[in-house]
Amino acid sequence: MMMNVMLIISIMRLTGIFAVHAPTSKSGARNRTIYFHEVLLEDSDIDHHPCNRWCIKDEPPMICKYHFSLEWYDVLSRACFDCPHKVEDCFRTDCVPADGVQRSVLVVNRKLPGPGIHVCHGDLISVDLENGLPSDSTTIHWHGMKQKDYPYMDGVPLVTQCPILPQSTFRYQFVAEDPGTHFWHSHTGMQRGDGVFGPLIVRVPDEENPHRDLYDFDLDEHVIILMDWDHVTGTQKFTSHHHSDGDNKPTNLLVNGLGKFSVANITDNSTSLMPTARFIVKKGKRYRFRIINAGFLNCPIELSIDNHTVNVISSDGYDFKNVTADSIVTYAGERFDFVLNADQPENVYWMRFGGLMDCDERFTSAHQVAVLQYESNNMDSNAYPDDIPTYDKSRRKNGTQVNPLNQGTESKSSFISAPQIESLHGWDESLKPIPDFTYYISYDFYRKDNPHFFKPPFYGFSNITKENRLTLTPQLNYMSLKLLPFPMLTQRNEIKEEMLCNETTVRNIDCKTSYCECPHVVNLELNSVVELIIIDKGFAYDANHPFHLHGHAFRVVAMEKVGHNVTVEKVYQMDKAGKIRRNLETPPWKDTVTVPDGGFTILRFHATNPGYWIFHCHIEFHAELGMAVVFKVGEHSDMVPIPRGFPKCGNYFHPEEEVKVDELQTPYFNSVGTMPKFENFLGLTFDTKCTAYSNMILNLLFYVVLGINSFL
Ligand SMILES: *[C@@H]1O[C@H](CO)[C@@H](O)[C@H](O)[C@H]1NC(C)=O
Ligand SMILES: *[C@@H]1O[C@H](CO)[C@@H](O)[C@H](O)[C@H]1NC(C)=O
Ligand SMILES: *[C@@H]1O[C@H](CO)[C@@H](O)[C@H](O)[C@H]1NC(C)=O
Ligand SMILES: *[C@@H]1O[C@H](CO)[C@@H](O)[C@H](O)[C@H]1NC(C)=O
Ligand SMILES: *[C@@H]1O[C@H](CO)[C@@H](O)[C@H](O)[C@H]1NC(C)=O
Ligand SMILES: *[C@@H]1O[C@H](CO)[C@@H](O)[C@H](O)[C@H]1NC(C)=O
Ligand SMILES: *[C@@H]1O[C@H](CO)[C@@H](O)[C@H](O)[C@H]1NC(C)=O
Ligand SMILES: *[C@@H]1O[C@H](CO)[C@@H](O)[C@H](O)[C@H]1NC(C)=O
Ligand SMILES: *[C@@H]1O[C@H](CO)[C@@H](O)[C@H](O)[C@H]1NC(C)=O
Ligand SMILES: [Cu+2]
Repeated sequence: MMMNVMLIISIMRLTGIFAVHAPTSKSGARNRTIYFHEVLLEDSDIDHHPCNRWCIKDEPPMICKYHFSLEWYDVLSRACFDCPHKVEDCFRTDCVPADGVQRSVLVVNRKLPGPGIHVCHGDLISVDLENGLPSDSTTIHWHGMKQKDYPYMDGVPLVTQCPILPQSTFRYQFVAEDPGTHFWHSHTGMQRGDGVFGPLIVRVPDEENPHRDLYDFDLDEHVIILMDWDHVTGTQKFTSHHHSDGDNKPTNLLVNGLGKFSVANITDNSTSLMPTARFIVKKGKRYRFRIINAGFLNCPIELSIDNHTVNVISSDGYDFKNVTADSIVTYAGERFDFVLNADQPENVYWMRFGGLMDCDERFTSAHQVAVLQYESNNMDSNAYPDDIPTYDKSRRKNGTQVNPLNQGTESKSSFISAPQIESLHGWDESLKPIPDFTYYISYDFYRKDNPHFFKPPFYGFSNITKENRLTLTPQLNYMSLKLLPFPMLTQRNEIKEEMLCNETTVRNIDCKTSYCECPHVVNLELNSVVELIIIDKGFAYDANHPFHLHGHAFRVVAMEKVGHNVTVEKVYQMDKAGKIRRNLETPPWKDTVTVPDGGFTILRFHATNPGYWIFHCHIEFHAELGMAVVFKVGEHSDMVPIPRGFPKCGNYFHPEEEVKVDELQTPYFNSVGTMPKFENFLGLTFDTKCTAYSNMILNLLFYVVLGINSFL
């Protein structure tokens, strides 16, 4: 008996992904034989997961189980044998070829990207995440799942759950209620950038699919998951950028974990090339492709396919009226689905991926290709197009482009920005003329003494003379999010109002010139219609931030580039003067959206999902610096009861120290530079340099609040 148990456990650890097929089993009393059998079945090919099936209307939903084992691993490990010299070795079990440059990676089940989950709308997804890291915690966010009724499964550490400790297993279990192209990724530290991400596709029966007639095939192998990639770990990149002179520019891109990257050999001038992703089609057929941008840094990716247009039909799981385009730009966290009509001569074509912003020609010219291959008898299955792919060719100079960089509805050219897309979903409450609550979120990169990186008078911001050693701090409304030491949602009974902050609570502090970080929580009334006016002020260098909302999707009702040096007041005055056009008829639904640099994006959502939900920049470095805010939707009594036995965490202080902590009035607020003396909750004392208090700032804060009121 003991032997059997041991055996099962060891096989579970070895396998990639496994399933228990439990079609509406009444008792759930599945016996171990079946369990064991299915484990073996799933060993080699995740596509054989029984949940990955054709979705049929009125068929009962399935329980879809997976085991995710997270560990540190290596590109080109011994599992790769002679990859890339022998190309087929690159596709061996557990070989992570990436772009052929050796580095440490974090992987789930030794796959990069991690295992894809493909289910039907309404299935129950159950993932046992086993943290096999020696020293780091983890969590997984199911990007695109609104987790209505399952707020505890959102995967945000210290917001919806405690970090999962090494050697622990946490079971994520929720119903796949949001159809479409989504993905899962670690929401902890830099783990997504190191490899912890994978597709999450929720399909619907034909009857519920308005675009069914536009294509013939919707194949798993036509999922395109994109990643900006580096040759060092995310943490190394982060520390060297923020403490030293390291850059934050991605070196390469990966398409489905693969990247051509030629490593020149100076001895014989030869180059080794890694295989690229390859997408097979048959002439005369139409295929649904699903792009997922799992990006890590500031590297929007432009996709185009030689000699083909793309028929774009859906984004972030929401269908819209199809748009024919030459290229699509995606930002970290976004998904776009398109139909490709294989109507060209049977041949191989480049699918080109060009990196923008920090990946563009000013920096790394990061670009990548994949092969679109027409199936044909007389073609080598490893054939590549003749043309040498260069960065320049990965950028379409003309033609129609969906979701362009730093341009909104003001653009007169053939650019189609989000608010110009026509949703196929009908009117809903969020589009009523006057929202219940308007909230301005403005940001920029600020030149301030962020105490995480600068320490006056030794190496304060003003002491640094080399520009490449000055890192600016991105903040939302001059505040950085610092979470409480316990999750807001699951330990909500421990929250005291004075632990939290927002514009009102910090109005006596000059957060504009000093550095403020605190648990920034904005209260939203349950069932209210919220309008978010997100403003990229654009004073600092040209940047671009994609924002992602948890717990809700939103309508993108406006997006505009205004110019450089945009202030909240300017946008407010524009709006008051009727100069902002909102699409309140058919704006698209999304859950991740870009904001033009020096411009704004306006979102609407109906706050129907009670809980604590984070809203953040999806660029990992920025999220890590606290470029985020938490929305508290509804009262604690409105929130789903806490699951029995849910893990807890928090500070511990020996009794004598506890007294000291209680003496502090605002234990979770850090402000550097404004108050005569300030102790944070760990008892550290910061030096101060500025005691003058600025009326201007106070006015701005009041101004924002007044702005809100005038919309009510
Ligand atoms: C275990 O499952 C097999 C296959 O479905 C079935 O034949 C057998 O009766 C089951 N045994 C028990 C003890 O339930
Ligand atoms: C470079 O080429 C030389 C000569 O062909 C070979 O001996 C050497 O192993 C190559 N180096 C690498 C890193 O492939
Ligand atoms: C390699 O290329 C460089 C520059 O083209 C050339 O100068 C050199 O002679 C070449 N070396 C060999 C071994 O071919
Ligand atoms: C792709 O289009 C170009 C010009 O539009 C043409 O020269 C080329 O032959 C086409 N490629 C194939 C494989 O048909
Ligand atoms: C929508 O798709 C259909 C079928 O492919 C196509 O004929 C039509 O031109 C597309 N509409 C737009 C606006 O691109
Ligand atoms: C669009 O770009 C292609 C190559 O990128 C070029 O062949 C074509 O002439 C351009 N069309 C226009 C109208 O500029
Ligand atoms: C840093 O700048 C401050 C203010 O200008 C100055 O007082 C201090 O001496 C400088 N520190 C160093 C190490 O240069
Ligand atoms: C700001 O915080 C105060 C105190 O916690 C709270 O009463 C107020 O509702 C908050 N304002 C917003 C917009 O959340
Ligand atoms: C915008 O701000 C930057 C930096 O503060 C400044 O250099 C520039 O002159 C300003 N431009 C305008 C049009 O005000
Ligand atoms: Cu950002």
